[in-house]
Amino acid sequence: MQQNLQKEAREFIKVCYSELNKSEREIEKRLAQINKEINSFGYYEHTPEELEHGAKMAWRNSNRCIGRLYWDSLTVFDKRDLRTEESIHEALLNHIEFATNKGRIRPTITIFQQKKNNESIRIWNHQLIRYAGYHTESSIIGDPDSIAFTEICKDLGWKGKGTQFDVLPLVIQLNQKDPKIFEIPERLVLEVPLRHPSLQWFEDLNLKWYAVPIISNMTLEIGGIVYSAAPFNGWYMGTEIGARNLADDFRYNMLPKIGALMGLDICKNSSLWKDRALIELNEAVLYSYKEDGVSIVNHHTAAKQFKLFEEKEIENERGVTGDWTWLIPPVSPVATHIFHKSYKNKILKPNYFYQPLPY
Ligand code: HEM
Ligand code: NRG
Repeated sequence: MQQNLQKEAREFIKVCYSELNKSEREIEKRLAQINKEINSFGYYEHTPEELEHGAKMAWRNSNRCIGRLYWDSLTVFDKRDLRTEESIHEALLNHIEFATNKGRIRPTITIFQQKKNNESIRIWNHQLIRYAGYHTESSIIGDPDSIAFTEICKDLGWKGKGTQFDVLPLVIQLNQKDPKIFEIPERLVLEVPLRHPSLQWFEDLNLKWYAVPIISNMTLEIGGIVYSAAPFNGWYMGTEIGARNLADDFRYNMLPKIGALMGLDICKNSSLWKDRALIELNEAVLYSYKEDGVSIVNHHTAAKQFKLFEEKEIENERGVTGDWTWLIPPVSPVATHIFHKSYKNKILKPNYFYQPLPY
């Protein structure tokens, strides 16, 4: 156990410190200190500098992420000193407000105390901001992907309005105690009502989405240390909303409605009505976010940026790793360079990982 942690720490410190232009002497000194700490306590604490650079490396190593060009510009909030649900709640609200930045979204991560044998912090939400989903007798309202978590929130005493877009509360758990639940003040949740530059009826669909995707259920692993609560965000790529969240038939399933309103024959696959509806929905997403001054990237620009990332990584004598099945955008993948090449899906650390559901 401890030997493995020492090995993971050594591998991290060597790479991290050389990227930060530190000397061999500093590396040896720090490693000696870490080994001592591990021998006494069974774990070690990162310096703020190690934490910041480790979180950035973890983004850089996220094989499924097309947005990695900007890995070095991540803002890192070190909140390892917080020990109560209330103070963690406050830090999460700060994260939301800072990252949203009135629409000029800032890639941000807030890192809470590391996981230890008998201590752990979990945020039960999948993302800090996400819509509830309800299974009613006749139909599903809201986001079907949130149904199980919404049930949990109801069990904890939360009551949603029952609209298609109820923002879920934050659920925070400390050290296996009962979780605590907190509402997010409305003024902190920036949302974008969707409209289309030429199809006037589009706004009557009353669709909207939130501005900032803040993944809150993954671990951040740096040098053998696991941070079980480390919510992070960038901005959206348009297709995440327009081709998946609002389009998948197991999510908001809007394509049949949009296809019909476009006057297409939605009974005939060969009319390509789904493809045409997808394009209009995705155009509406990009147009609305842009017009409201909310950061978003289209999949062509994102792929171009990813190409630059690949070139920069090779320049810096690091190989590029990637998960092709996730990197290709869900709309017109063939129109990006990513489609036409392959990537080594090797998992490097630091990285972000899935963890078992806490409920
Ligand atoms: C996945 C884009 C920032 C880490 C993804 C995906 C997209 C994307 C399109 C695929 C999501 C899906 O299909 O569900 C972007 C863009 C960013 C950004 C445009 C703008 C700056 C970040 C940041 C981090 C990050 C700041 C971490 C610090 C990840 C990880 C995944 C991912 C870990 C995989 C998630 C999973 O397996 O469920 N990103 N990203 N990304 N991104 Fe990024
Ligand atoms: N597809 C999910 C979000 C996954 C992460 N995407 C990002 N991450 N853009 C959705 O809600 O649609 N990020 O950190 O920016």
